[in-house]
Amino acid sequence: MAFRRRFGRSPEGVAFAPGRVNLIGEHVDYCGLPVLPTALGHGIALAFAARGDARIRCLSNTPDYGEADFPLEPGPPPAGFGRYLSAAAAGLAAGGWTNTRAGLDGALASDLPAAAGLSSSSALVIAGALALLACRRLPPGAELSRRERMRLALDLAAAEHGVAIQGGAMDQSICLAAVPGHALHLAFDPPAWTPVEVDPSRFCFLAAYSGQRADKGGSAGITFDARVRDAREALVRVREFLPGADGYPALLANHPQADLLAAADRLPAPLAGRFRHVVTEAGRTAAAVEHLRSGNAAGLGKTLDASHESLRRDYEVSTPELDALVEEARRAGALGARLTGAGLGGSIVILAPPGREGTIRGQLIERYYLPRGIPAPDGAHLLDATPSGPAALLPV
Ligand code: NG1
Repeated sequence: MAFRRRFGRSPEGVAFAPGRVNLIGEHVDYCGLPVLPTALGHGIALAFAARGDARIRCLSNTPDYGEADFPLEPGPPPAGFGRYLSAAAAGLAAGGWTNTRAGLDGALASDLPAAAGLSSSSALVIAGALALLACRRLPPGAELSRRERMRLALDLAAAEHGVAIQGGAMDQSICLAAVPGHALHLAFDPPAWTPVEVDPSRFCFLAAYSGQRADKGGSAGITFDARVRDAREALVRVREFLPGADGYPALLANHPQADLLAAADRLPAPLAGRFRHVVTEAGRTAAAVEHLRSGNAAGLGKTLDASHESLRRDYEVSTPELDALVEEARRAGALGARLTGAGLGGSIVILAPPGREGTIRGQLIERYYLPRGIPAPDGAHLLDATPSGPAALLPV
């Protein structure tokens, strides 16, 4: 195996961290509002062994990542995927999880497409953090309590800000707290994680990667951070005429939606659209939870469609590729479809009537992938999104 060949010893453990699809609640976690993600079965596995010094050396099975080799010391993050492993170490130190800076040798294997809006960056951070905790003989991931996982997710989200975009804590939270067969309703103000059962006889989810990279180290990252600033500025402006509330959660709790939408109309473009999306997406997320609980697949499908339209028109994070993929999914019989994750490229989530996944996959291959020269059928582009389990340490 690659680890033994490269490092001349056996790994001591394997940390696995899943990717995710967000069912709904998009571009609202950094506003402190709830989201509804599920974990994928696909993810990143990091075989590791402790080192006596403060260094990380890590190889990978994919040219997307290549190799990382860097000292764990304060300063600018290393280039490439090493920056996410350095964020893991920084988050553990800042949160007081560990008082040693001992590093690791690692070999990483991923079956999650990178830069595809499926949270590969946070999967790297979490796999790195669980491996470092194990190397430093601190409670390994499998033994962390639910409360500890929640605190760890927030510490690692803050650390990821230091090396990447200024997002919320959705990705790190679902990765650490996923419940198989459930979506997780994640609230952030105050933090609360509520599993919502996904009945497989009524709801079947697929993730489809558009083939267009959403590279957060490049222009997609610049646009993402601009949206975060817009959402904050819109809130400041709205508070000039709807005073008394501090932050989006309090504002939404204290004013009826009609008043909030009227407030949006008083803002200049593009802030009006940004604010309208945040307000309406919060309502759609609450509605989606009810649809899941009552088994209303048609209602959930319509809610997903409305979310995509809002992200396209008001938040301006869709692309022609994502719109085309959503359109083809609906034509193929999906009950609903929307971009998932940050957008600006990346993937969509599809709600299929159970038993119709095969037809939808076939039609997407024929009408979306093959005309664009994307080889199919291809597990790297069309993923089963049955809600799966959380990050964990696996036996070697
Ligand atoms: P992706 O698509 O994984 O880059 C990003 C943010 C989320 C959330 C979504 C949009 C990070 C690590 N991820 O996800 O927190 O804001 O966009 O809903 O910042």
